[in-house]
Amino acid sequence: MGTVTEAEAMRRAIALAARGLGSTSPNPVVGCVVLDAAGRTLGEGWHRRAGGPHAEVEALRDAAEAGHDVTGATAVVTLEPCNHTGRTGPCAQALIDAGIRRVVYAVADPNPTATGGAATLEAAGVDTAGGLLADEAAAGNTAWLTAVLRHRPFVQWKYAATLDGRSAAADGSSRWITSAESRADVHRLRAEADAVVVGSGTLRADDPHLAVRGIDGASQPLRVVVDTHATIRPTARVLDAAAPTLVAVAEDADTRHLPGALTVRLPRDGNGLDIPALLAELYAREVRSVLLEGGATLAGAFLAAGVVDRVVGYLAPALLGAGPAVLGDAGIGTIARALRLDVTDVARLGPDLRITATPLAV
Ligand code: AOF
Ligand code: ZN
Repeated sequence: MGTVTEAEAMRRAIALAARGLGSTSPNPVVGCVVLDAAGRTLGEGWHRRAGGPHAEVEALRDAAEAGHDVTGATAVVTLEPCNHTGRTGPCAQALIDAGIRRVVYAVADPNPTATGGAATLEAAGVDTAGGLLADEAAAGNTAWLTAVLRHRPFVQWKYAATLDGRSAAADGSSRWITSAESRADVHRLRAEADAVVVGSGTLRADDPHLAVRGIDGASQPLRVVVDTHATIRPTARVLDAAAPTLVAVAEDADTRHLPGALTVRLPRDGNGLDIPALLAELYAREVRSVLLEGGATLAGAFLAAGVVDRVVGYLAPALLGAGPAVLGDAGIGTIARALRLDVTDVARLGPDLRITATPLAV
């Protein structure tokens, strides 16, 4: 058995944590590796699903199943071990009881109900160190950390456009602007999100289905339609049984043509819905990450509300010169107020470019 440094073990724990993406919400993704004094791996684990055992407990169980004694061992965890009895017992105590002598974690737990694990470990004489590869571990948990800190879901706006920023041609045709590779990548984004959100314009123009296809074992996100005036037709594809759907309408909308369980009434903001109220409603339904899929008007409203945390643009090397723009009015009237972004990733997907960026001012 080879040996690894604590940093290498943390990298491994971050990779293990990522296996939980899409199935742990509303909880974080967490990975854990248990090392002996020489740096040999005794056990490893990750949090697989909300309500299931935490990563630390999985790693201790893995070590026990392999017949390893973890007395005096080091636990390397991507998140500060929890200190509370929630759906499972406190991990700090489980590590103490198992005889772990040192705990290295990456990111402190900002969740007020779970925080305090490091102090509990230290009080029990366990050598505890936080901050190892914190940025990398935090990047793996961006959605959950954003949701805990802001009390609303993490919002990712995704769009597909030609190089000149158009989402359709002048006659309305839009199939398929981007490549099969890009479209498959969007299904991955959907599978990782708790909810997929579209506006009524997109619904009318495209009649999208919004379910995840082509990914084995993927969990289906909640499909959310922002439909202020309740114009959705009962035959819309998004209303089928492939995944749950929520239709958000204005308080005064006429919804007699819709099944009641499907709709939620929200306050208005001008001609649309109040976006922070929508996000609060989704947060209350345990949604921690939202993939906003359009259209232009709704994306503009989200940006104007300052609640877009990440932009993912799929750009096809094609030009249209006419046709609707991907983004509508976002309340920006002059160049000095342009929403500047920091590009965090550029990738090629078949013939297309995928640009990932974070708004600088949010
Ligand atoms: C996890 N998985 O591996 C760790 C977590 O809902 P509960 O009772 O399972 O507690 C969830 C909280 O526990 C979570 O928000 C986080 O603060 C902490 N640590 N949670 O789901 C894990 N280590
Ligand atoms: Zn825990």
